[in-house]
Amino acid sequence: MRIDILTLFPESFKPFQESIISRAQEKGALSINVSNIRDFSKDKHKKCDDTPFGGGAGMVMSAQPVFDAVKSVSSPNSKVIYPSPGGKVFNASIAKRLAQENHLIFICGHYEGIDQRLIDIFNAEEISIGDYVLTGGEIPTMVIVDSLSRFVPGVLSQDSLVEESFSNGLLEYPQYTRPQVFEGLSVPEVLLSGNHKEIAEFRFKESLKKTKLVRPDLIKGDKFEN
Ligand code: 4GY
Repeated sequence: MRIDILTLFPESFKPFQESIISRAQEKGALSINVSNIRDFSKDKHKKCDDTPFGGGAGMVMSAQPVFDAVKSVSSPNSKVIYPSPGGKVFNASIAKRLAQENHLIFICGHYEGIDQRLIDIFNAEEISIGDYVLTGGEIPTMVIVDSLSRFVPGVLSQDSLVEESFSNGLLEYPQYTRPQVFEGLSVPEVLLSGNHKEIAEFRFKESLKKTKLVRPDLIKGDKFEN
């Protein structure tokens, strides 16, 4: 999969270009490219924003630089994503769907957002990472790319995917490692038993208990309800 990220702050992706994402890129499963929207401004001062028609606070990102930036990277099979609090709320099923695409283009907004005609022209999918407002689209883009990359074949070992939170729609069961007793707290006996059936049952019960307690919304109308 190819991912293009269009931003006024390309340096903010420097730490992101490391760890799991860079390993995935070395393996050839993923190619992430960051472009500076300012490089595409035709304004003599490289200006990329302007005041909103209709008035109001703040500035709006101008259509021209973003339009030319998208055009410079677009391919016949690219899909444009605009992270924004005005989008549908991101989850694992959206991550899996996006991981099936050949080419994703992320537009990182700033100020009061981008000119609406960009969203209309490129049929951009607006995605929110939650009900709060950040100062720009860079962090949401990193969140969405990191999350979807785990579903791109060749990024993670396949068995690390299967037993995680949300793969069965429930929260993850508790994990323990050595030592067996820490600060007087012992690891649950069943995990030391070697009885794989009992371990699986224990873990499922713990997942269900935790989900009912902290995220009952995940169970409503589900096969696990009652
Ligand atoms: N929440 N989910 C979010 C956000 C910042 C103005 C557009 C969010 O996705 N994005 O808060 N983004 C805004 C700031 C321009 C992006």
